[in-house]
Amino acid sequence: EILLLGSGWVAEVDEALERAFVCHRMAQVALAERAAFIERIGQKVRGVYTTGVAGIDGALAARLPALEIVAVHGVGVDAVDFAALAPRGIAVTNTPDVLTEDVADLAVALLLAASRRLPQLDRYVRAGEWEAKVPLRASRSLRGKVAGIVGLGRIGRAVATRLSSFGMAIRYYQRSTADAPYPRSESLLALAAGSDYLVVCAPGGAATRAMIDGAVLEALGPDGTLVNIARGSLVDEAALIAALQDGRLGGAALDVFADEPRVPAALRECENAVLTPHVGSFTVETRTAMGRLALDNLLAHFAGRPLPTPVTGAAA
Ligand code: 8YV
Repeated sequence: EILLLGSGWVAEVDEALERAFVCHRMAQVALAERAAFIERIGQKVRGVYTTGVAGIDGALAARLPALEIVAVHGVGVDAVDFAALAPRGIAVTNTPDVLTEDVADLAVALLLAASRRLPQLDRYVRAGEWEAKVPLRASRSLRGKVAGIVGLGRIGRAVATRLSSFGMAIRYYQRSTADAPYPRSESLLALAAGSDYLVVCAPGGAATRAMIDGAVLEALGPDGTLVNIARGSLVDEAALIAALQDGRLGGAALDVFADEPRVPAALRECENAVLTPHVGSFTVETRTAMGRLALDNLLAHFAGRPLPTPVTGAAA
């Protein structure tokens, strides 16, 4: 029996899960009834199928004594409590690679939307301001600008390749030096100070929490733009809102937030922010590939085969 946390899997994968397992769906249970639900089914749950954002916490894991595997439908495993799972030998899998290109595409789409002010221009046309000849300010071109990539992993590299083709100069920052044809800045602050666009591609978790703080945003500056397709936890959201409000930061294009799906009203009111609802991997093709891979991991585990994409606590 498996427990599904979250919802919105593609039908094909949902049906395959139903065929292979007895499926318990947390999303179908009212909040107030979830504790009793877990009490009722907890003893029998041997697998968890969950999203990158939901993950699994130690409290829930403790109530699933027969748990053997957590299959994450996503690449990020920052919401998985490895400290609770590892001593029990519970396997964790994720869905790397299959989502890289689409997430990188969204990063570029957000960067372009912010630089060319697409949402503002769309609103301008819809509001009849074009016809009314309301003055419009020109946007900024990308050519010759510097994109600073925070975290040059699979997604960071795919973003860098795309932005290079726009004639942008690429720099990056992460703790270790990457084998890549781009200069590494000596610190995040130095990267922000030297970049026109700071694109956050690093994993979430304790090591990166709030690393994009007020000082980094200030260094990025009034002509700078923050793009985040990684995790909201990497950004000090209060500092970001303050910087956007008083013009110390030029703009932000965000797909991820500190407390999803809640986006602070103050951020929603920022004219210089482009906001999307965590949709980096949300294409038919990628969600199908992610669903199949997460399913394949569960099937492999219960058939005693090697896991296609296991994650070790150390890598997380
Ligand atoms: C999804 C993600 O939001 O891959 C990740 O880490 O955040 C996303 O792809 C989610 O996991 C979909 O279920």
